[in-house]
Amino acid sequence: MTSVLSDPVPVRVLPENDRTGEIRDAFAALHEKEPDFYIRVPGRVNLIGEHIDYCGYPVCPMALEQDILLAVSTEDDKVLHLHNLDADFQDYICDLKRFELSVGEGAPQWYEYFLCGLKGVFEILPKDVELKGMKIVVSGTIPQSAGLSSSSALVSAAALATSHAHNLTLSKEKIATLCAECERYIGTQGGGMDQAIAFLATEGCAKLIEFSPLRSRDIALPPGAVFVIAHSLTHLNKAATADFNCRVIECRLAAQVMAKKRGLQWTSVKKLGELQRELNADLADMIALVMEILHEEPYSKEEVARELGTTEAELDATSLTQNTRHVRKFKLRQRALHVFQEALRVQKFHETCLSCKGEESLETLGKLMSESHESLRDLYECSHPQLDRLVELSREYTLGTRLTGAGWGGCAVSLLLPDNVDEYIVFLKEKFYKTLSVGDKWGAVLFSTAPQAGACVYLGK
Ligand code: ADP
Ligand code: NG1
Ligand code: MG
Repeated sequence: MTSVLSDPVPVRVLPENDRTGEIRDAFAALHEKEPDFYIRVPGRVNLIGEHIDYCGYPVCPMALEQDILLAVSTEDDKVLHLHNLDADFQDYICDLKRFELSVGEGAPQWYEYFLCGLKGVFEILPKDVELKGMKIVVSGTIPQSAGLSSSSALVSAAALATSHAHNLTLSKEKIATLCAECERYIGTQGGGMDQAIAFLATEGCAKLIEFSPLRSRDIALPPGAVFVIAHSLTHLNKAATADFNCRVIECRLAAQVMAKKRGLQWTSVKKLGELQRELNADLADMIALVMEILHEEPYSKEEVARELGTTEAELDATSLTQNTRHVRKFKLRQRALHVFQEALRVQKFHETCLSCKGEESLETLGKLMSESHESLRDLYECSHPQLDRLVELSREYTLGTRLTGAGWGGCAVSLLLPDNVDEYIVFLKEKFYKTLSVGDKWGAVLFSTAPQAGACVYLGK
């Protein structure tokens, strides 16, 4: 079923559990009153379709149980007060009348992710709406900088809290698109998958997420499919380095060089998906075109500028981001090949789920996931030795394993038959985690997961 535009984020009664009790008590202890409302936004695991959302291609994620939970009160003082239950994150207070967001170099401060969401909503608030202050307590259970989208859950929770506090109701698609745009204030040029699944997820199914315009379709996974997430215990904050944006611009330059060779106006092509549309070609044609036009040797910046008939300074302005202007080498063929082949794998994954043929289908899905990892490791070069080790070790017990999220560390996701799950977990604990210190954190390191619902607003009783 394709989701209907204009469905707003649901408002529900706050469920009673340890976590909601803890955040309500913390809020009451700090502010001597009850919160007015709560916000929940889940993390996600991407099953297949990695590093292709920002090229305009569909992806297949599902929402996790792990989430960001906010307890919120609205205030007349126009002051934002953020408190995190994790003591590693210091309180943040600011006067919203003088609010500014300018993210510096290196890893952003945690509250800057919150301010991205706040800014996104402030930009669309009607002029006559009076700004509200907010007191907010944050509780997060999504492993951070590990490819499970903790950043977007925090940005999206901030946007949802700010819009709800100002009585602004947006459709799920509208707020997801807004959050994809405003998370870019942090410095990364993401494609919108994370914010889309955060709002559009439904319990019990994965989603095929398509872009421009944003829309989603349920994907019923074959019966017996179990997904297990294993953390490699390595991390990358995506906004702290140029790695992520470097891949985004390599794809953009590949699209522009191919556009120029095919006689198109290259400055108006920003994504590989746009190029495919302009050429009216299918994915197999695009793969053939990559092999015909782009060479294997990395392109120098000078060569890219020459191919496009422009100067390096102009290239900086038209195609590069602030943090990629220093990059001198671009692997255009390898990155474009990954994108088109991965887009094909997403199509096959979707078709296999649609025409489900029991265990045979599960094997096909697992194979596609393993191929995806190989491509991310070899063509896209965004894996990590510890992730590759996890993937290798997982072969014996799983139908397929791949890194999930942006990579350069973080988590792997595996597809398993139900009978193999317990043995796989025991095996990984022995072979991978024994020498690493996990302590009592197994719930955030090695766990099976099923598709959860998307974001919602909770009201206390
Ligand atoms: P991910 O793959 O998890 O999205 P990112 O590198 O994009 O990783 O973003 C991780 C950053 O998001 C963290 O370094 C932190 O600044 C912020 N963040 C995520 N979850 C929380 C949380 N529960 N509390 C505070 N900050 C958080
Ligand atoms: P993570 O790893 O969760 O930060 C990033 C991007 C996605 C997508 C994936 C790779 C953001 C907010 N997220 O996710 O849009 O491109 O990498 O498939 O930039
Ligand atoms: Mg992120």
